[in-house]
Amino acid sequence: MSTINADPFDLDFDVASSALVFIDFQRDFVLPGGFGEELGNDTSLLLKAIPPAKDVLAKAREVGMHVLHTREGHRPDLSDCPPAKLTRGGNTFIGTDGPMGRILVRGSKGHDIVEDVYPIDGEPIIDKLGKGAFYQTDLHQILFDWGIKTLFFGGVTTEVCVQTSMREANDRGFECLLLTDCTGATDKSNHEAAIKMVQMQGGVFGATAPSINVIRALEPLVEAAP
Ligand code: C5J
Repeated sequence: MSTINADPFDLDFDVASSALVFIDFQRDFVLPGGFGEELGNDTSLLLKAIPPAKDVLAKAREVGMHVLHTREGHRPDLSDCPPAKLTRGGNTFIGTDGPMGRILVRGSKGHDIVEDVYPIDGEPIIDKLGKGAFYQTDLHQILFDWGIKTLFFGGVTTEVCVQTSMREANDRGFECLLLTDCTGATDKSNHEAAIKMVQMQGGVFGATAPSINVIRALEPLVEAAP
């Protein structure tokens, strides 16, 4: 067992039954000119999550921790996109042409994950329709098959897909930790509020910690890695 110094409680975890889950580090959300920016988001707040996320990802790979990635997106004919979701956007909409292909459509460049945290062999990509990573996906089955008990979350955005996925995981009985600097929100106050919501009531959705605390907890496991 290892321990991460976290808020509002220190989190005990066993690396063999833990997984790092990166939510929607997709070009459409984080890169300038993508869907996220068109929606009015300051993409610099999202982009700054990538360097710490890259460091945690490298450490997780070094110690042999399970890693998964998600992408939000839809079929090219949009038959799997709820009509209500299609109308959301403001200036731009899912399925329309963006600078990186059709927005949030599977197979388009913008739908895929940025190079810095791109999945390698053995790291499943969960293609999801909604904000939560469990809704209509095989994520729970994969975690069950791997014997996972603890999930570390990073990705974008803190207050939408990351928090929705973390709430879903918490309801399913997983111990959850939010990596505060490996996630970014549409604005600073949303980011801070999302973190505060996780921590309230003694950690109603889990615990939070900066990536350095996780890296410190993983470091001693490097020698013992398979
Ligand atoms: C949003 C996400 N914000 N990945 N998606 O629509 O958070």
